[in-house]
Amino acid sequence: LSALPKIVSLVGAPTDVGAGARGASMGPEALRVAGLERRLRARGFQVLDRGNLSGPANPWQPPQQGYRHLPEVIAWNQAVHDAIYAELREERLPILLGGDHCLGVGSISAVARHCRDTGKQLRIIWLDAHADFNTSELTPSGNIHGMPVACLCGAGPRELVEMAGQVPAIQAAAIRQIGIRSVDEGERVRVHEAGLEVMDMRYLDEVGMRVAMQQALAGLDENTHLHVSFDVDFLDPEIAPGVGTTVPGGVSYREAQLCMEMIADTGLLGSLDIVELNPALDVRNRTAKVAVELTESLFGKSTLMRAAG
Ligand code: B3U
Ligand code: MN
Ligand code: MN
Repeated sequence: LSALPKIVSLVGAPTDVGAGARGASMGPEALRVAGLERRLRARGFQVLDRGNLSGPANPWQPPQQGYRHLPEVIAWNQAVHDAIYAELREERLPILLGGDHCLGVGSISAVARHCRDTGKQLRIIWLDAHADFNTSELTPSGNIHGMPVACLCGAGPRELVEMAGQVPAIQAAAIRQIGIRSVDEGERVRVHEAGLEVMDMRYLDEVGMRVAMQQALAGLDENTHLHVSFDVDFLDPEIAPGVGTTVPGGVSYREAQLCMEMIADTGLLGSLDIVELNPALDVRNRTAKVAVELTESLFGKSTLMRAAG
C-alpha cells in the first residue's frame, strides 16, 4: 500500500437535505465517536480532522419541480466540492463524512476536477442498495440523494451538473455499482441506456464478491485514482440498521469486508465518501462501528498483519 498518501483528512458534511428521513446530519459525529480517527492512526496514517462544513438548515419542504431542497443541496455540494478539492490538491486522501448521498455530486465533482488537473484515470466504486440514477421526472420522492449518479453523468439541475467544470463530470463507463437491489421503474430504463455497469445482489449471489470485485477493479494501473462512494445501506439491515432507506437482502459483513480488502490491495484508493449513516435510527451506534471497521479494511487492515499503512 505504499502508493497511498500517508495523510488522511476527515471532512464532515452534516446534511439530510437530500434524504427522505431526518438524521443523517448526525453521521459525521457518530463516525468520530465510533473511533474513525484513532483506527486510521493505528493503521499508520496521519489523520487531520478538518471538522464539519457549514451550510443551510433542512427546511423540510415538499418537492418543487421534482426536487426537494434544491437550493440547500446546491449550497452543501458546493461547500463539499471546494473542501474535497482543496484536500486533493494538498495530496491528502479525503474522507467525506456524510451526510446524505446527494453529497456524492460535490465530492466526486472535486475528484473529477483533480483527475483532470493531474491526468489521472478515474474509477468509481459505488457501494449502494440503490442506483441513485433518478431525474426530476422519474423520482418517486424528489429526494436528491436518489440522483447523484445521474447528475454526475450530466442529467440534473445545471448547478449540480456543472460543478466539476466539465459536463458530464464523469463518464458512465468510470463507474462500477455494487450491491444494488432497489431501482425505480423509469430509473432502470435509464441505467440500461447509459450502460452503467451494475453488479446487483443477484449477480453477487451468482458469482460471489470475489469475482465481482476482480471485474470491478479490472483495468486499473498506477495512474488510476480510485474513489469509493460507500452508502451504508449497501450493507444488509441486519448488520446496519442505522440508515434511512433500509433494503433487505443486502451485503453481509464478510462480503463487505472482502470487498474493502480487495480495494485496499490495489493500493490505489484516492478518496472515500461514507454516507447515509443515520444515528437517529441506529442501535447503540452499531452501524457507525461497522462502517468504521469496514473503513479499516479499506485502509489495509487484514488478519495476517502486513506493515501498517
Ligand atoms: N430510488 C428512491 C429511493 C432512494 C434512492 N436512494 C436512496 N433512496 N437512499 C428515490 O427516492 O430516488
Ligand atoms: Mn446512495
Ligand atoms: Mn442507498
